[in-house]
Amino acid sequence: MKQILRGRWVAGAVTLMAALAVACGGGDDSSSSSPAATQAAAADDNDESAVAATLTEWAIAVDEDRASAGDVTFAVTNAGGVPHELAVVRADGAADALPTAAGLVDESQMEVLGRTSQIGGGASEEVTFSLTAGSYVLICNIPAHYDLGMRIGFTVE
Ligand SMILES: [Cu+2]
Repeated sequence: MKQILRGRWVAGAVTLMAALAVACGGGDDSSSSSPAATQAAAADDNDESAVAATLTEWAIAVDEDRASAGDVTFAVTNAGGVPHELAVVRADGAADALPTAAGLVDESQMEVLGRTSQIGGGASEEVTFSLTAGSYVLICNIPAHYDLGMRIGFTVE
């Protein structure tokens, strides 16, 4: 009796392990195919040159930090509690190294490609700018906001 029970247990364990192996194999297959799917989705986004930007206190986040040259549409959401804007300026070098004066980025020293209006907390605005290949910085140039951290590099290629 004891031997029979042990035999069943072993058979059950082997069956369980086989099932786990199949499950793991399936998992490997799906994980190896998902990066390709993700890349395809990213490529589609680049072709459309659509960028989702989120403004908060005190940061700018984007779902894509680069786009193809041409018309680039920014869907900007202010997820913060005070008004913010998104301005696109052309600048080489680090995003936090723009020249400033009196708490503002000195826009007279750079090319400003465009900006949203001041967007209230919880509101959104969509803007499209024509951008040539190069290095840009997305900033919120409301007094002190840039220095507080509202800037992020953006590349057009
Ligand atoms: Cu701001």
